[in-house]
Amino acid sequence: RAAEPWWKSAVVYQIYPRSFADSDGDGIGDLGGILARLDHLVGLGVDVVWLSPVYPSPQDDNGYDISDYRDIEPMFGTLADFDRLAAAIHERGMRLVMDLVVNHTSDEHAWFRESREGPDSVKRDWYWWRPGRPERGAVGEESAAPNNWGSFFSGSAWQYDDASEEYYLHLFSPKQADLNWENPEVRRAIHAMMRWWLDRGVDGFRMDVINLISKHPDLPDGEPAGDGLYGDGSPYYVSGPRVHEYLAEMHREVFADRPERVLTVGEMPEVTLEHARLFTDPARGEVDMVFQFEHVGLDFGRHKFDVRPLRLTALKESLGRWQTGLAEVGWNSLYWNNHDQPRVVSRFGDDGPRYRVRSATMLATVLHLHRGTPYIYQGEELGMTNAPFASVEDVRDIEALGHYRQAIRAGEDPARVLDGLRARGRDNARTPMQWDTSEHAGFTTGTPWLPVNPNHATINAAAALADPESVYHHYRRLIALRHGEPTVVHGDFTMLLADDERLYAFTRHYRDTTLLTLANFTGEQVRIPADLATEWATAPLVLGNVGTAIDPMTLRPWEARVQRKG
Ligand code: ISL
Repeated sequence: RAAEPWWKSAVVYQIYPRSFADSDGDGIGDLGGILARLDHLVGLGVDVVWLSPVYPSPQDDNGYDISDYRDIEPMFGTLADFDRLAAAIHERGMRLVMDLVVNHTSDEHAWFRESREGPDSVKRDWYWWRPGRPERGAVGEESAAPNNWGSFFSGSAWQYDDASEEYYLHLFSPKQADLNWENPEVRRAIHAMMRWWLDRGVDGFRMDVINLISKHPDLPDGEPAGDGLYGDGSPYYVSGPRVHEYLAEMHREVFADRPERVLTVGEMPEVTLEHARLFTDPARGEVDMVFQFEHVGLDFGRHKFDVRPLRLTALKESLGRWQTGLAEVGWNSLYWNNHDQPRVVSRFGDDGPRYRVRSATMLATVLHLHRGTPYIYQGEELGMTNAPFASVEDVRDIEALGHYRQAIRAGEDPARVLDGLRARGRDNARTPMQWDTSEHAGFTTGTPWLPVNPNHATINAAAALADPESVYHHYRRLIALRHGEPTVVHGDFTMLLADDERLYAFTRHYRDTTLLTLANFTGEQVRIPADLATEWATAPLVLGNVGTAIDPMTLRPWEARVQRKG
C-alpha cells in the first residue's frame, strides 16, 4: 500500500470564507479570520482545508463569478495574507485545496470585457457568442435566443449584448459567462493559471462544474424541461463530447510531471456512475475523485425546491451502487453537506432539541464509515441546522431568488414557494459559523452579511468542545478512527438489509478485520433482525453515539454503532 496516494486516508474540511470568521469587523469572513481559527481544524484532526473561491469577484454568486484568477478578493485579504494562511496550514501538517471555477468567468473578467468589444475581438471566441434567431422573435428578446436552454439559476441561458447584437451563453447567472473550451488558447491560459497556484504552494483543486466544460458545438435546442418554460440543454453539455479529452490534457499539462502528488476533485452535477468511472480511473489520468449528486437529489420532486420525503431504501441503493461501482477502479468522495446543500441534520435527521445531536452523529457515522474521502462542511461538525428565514427578504442566494421570481410569475402560492426555499435554499448552509454565545456568535464584531442562526445560544463551537458527547467530538473520533484503522480506508464494502426502510447497515472488510456499521434512521426504537443481531451480539463496540452499553437486539432512536470482528 506504500504507493497509495495520501488523499485516500484523508478527511477534507470545506471553508466558505465569507461565513467562517471575520477578522476586520466588516461582517464578511476573511483570510485573517481563517488564520485565527486554524486550531479548530487541528483539534478536529482534518488533513485538508478546501477554500471556496477567494479570488477577486463582483460576488454575484458569492465568488463563483471570478474576475481575476491570479489575485485575492480585497474583502478577503491580499496575496500576502493568502501566503501566510497557506504557510500556517502547512506548518500544522495540513494541506490546502483551492476552488477552481473555470467553466465560466465573471462578465467583469478582463477576458470577457475584451471578448465583448465586438465580433472582431481576438478574444471573441473565448466565450460562446451567437446571433439570435429572428424567425423566433424580436432579436434582443429571450424568444429569439440562439437556443432554448434554461439556466441553472432560472431564466434563459443566453444574455443579449446590445452593442454587438449577439447573445452569450451563461449556464449560471448572466454575470457568469461560459468559457469556450474548444479554443486551445483558453485551455492554455487556464493551465498556466493552475500551475501558478501550484507553484505558490497549493495542494490541489476542487473543480467547479468541471463536467460542464465541453458543449456540443452546435448548441442544439433541448427537450422541454420541468415547467416547460425552457429546454433542457443538459444532454449537450453534461459530460459533453470532449470533456474527458480536456481533463486528460489538463492532467498532462498541469499535474503529471510535478514532484508532489496533489488532489483533484471534480464537482459534477448529473454525472453518471459510468462517466465517473472514466473520470477517476487512474490509468486514464483525469481527476482523482468526483462529487456526484445522486444521493442529494433523491428527495426532489419536479425540482430541488419541490420537497419529497427521502426513502431510506433509495439512499442505500444509490450510495451502495456507487460504492460497488468505484470499488475496483476509481474512488468515491463522501459528503452530506456543502455550501449548496441544506444542513443534513435538518434534511435527513431531526434538528429538534431532543435528537439533534443523536441524529447528527448517526449521519456522520454512516457517511464516514463508507469507502472514499469524506468532506466535512463548516458547521456540520457542530450539528448546525437550517436557518429560520422569516420571509423572502431574508434570502440572499441568487439561485433561490431566481426560483422564487420564476415560481411567483408562474402563479405558484408564495407561502409554498417560501417553504421550499426554507427547506432547500443554499443560504441554509451559508449562515455564519457559530463559534460561541456572544451576539453574532463570535463570527464578527460588525453586522454579519447574513444573520447568525439564533440557535447559536446552544449550538456553538465553544459549547461543543466542552462537551465530550458533542457532535464535534464524535466527528473527531470518526476522523481518528479513519486514520488509525486501515479497514475504514481500504476495506471492501457490503450493503446489508437493502430493503429495510429504517436501518442502514453495512460491513467493511480488510485482511482479518470486519467492521459492521448499524444505524437507525428513525426517532423510534427498532429491533435488529434476529440473524444479524445474533451474529454481532458479542462483537466489541468500536464507536457509537449512545454511550458504551449497547443492547444487542435493538437500536435506540437515531442510534449508530460500529462493531468489530478480528
Ligand atoms: O446548487 C445547486 C443545487 O441546485 C446546483 O445547481 C449548483 O449550482 C451546481 O451544483 C453547481 O455548483 C457550483 O457551481 C455554481 C455555484 O453557484 C455553486 O456554488 C458551485 O458549488 C456555479 O459556479
